[in-house]
Amino acid sequence: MECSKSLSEWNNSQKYIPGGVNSPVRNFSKVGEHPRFIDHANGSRIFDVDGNEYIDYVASWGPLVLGHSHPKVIQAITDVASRGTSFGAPTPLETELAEIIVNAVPSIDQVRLVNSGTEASMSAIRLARGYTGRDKIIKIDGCYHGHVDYLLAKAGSGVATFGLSDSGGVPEDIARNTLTVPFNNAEAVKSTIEANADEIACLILEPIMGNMGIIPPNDGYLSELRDITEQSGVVLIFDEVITGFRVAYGGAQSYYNVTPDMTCLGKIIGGGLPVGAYGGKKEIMSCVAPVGDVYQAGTLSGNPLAVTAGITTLNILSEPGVYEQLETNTAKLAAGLAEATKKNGIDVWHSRVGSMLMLYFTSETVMDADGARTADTDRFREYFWGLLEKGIYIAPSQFEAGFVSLVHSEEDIQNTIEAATEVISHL
Ligand code: HOZ
Repeated sequence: MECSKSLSEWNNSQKYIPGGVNSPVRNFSKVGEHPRFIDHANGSRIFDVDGNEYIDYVASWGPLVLGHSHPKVIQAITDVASRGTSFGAPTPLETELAEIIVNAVPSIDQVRLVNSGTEASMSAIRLARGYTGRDKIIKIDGCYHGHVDYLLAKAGSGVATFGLSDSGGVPEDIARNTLTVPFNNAEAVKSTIEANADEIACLILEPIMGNMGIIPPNDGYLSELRDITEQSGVVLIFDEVITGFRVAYGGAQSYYNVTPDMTCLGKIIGGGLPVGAYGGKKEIMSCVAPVGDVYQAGTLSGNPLAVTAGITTLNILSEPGVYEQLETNTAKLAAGLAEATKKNGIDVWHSRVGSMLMLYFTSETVMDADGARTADTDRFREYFWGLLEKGIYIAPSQFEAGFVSLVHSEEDIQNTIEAATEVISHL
């Protein structure tokens, strides 16, 4: 496959940008080469600067549930841009998006818009600390909540891909207040809260882990967490930056019917433009300035372009049949991959919730980050390159998620299964 233009772009970008990329996991070094530089994308397809065409399962790491360049989203952004791109003053559009979110997500009475998932989780935790007057927090090993100092302990995504235990540049004093426990282990949460009586402000987790591949919660795990946190006055925060409007319109909390105190959102609610949000019970949200004393602000927060892309996307997602279509297509893809690995006697753990899926090259059961870490990343690397050569674009890491979007056609899914079957037969 011709990739000389991507290579030359990469050589150039490394002169000016660390690693040649603006987010570490985009760099292909962990799969052993250079990234493909993208020229444009449309529907289910992404095209690189050398003219290669791929069926895309990265979907900008989750937001593009409608596919690339959806005509209604592009039209809406174009129209709104002609009236100004940012005012630093409230607009009716912000209220419209907030109302859609409040009506869709069970835990959210009020919501504040920010610019990224990182901002959302950072602000949600500050608020939980302000509300409870407590400093310590509990996070889950392998859950990723953005690049906030105290949330980089045992984080997933790029931190896991590059094999870092934690990030440099985080003072011990700051990390000291973050306690980490394994996923799918409610007992560990309970004992940590007991050992730190009246000191824990919140428990934050991805209800479905989506930055260590895909790891669903075991039956009853989330409701046990709900009970434990309720009894101890610990604020339960679901980070639904990936799962919000992805696994169901109301996110993982409506999929599993467990309502946290607060929720972080991002990705899909911006329809491919930078948006994040945090929201929750009115009693907690009333502590945010200017109503309360917990400060949080942002010049571009709620800007009309991003908000319009979000509103348009969420309106399309509210149409009947959308999540059924995602489920059917992704189930078909997962079944095809499972058949291919079984036929070839390859040890794998298949994981899927709705339109999110991952295949781990391991003989172990993957129920937590340690399970995911048993995956054979060399074998993943071969799988990745085999697929890329055949025009299938998946994330360049065993520890990221695959996303099916509404524009993946039956033919796309069939072509992907055929390509993967061929690649798997040579592993
Ligand atoms: N944190 C993202 C994956 N879970 C990566 C974002 C990006 O590289 O664009």
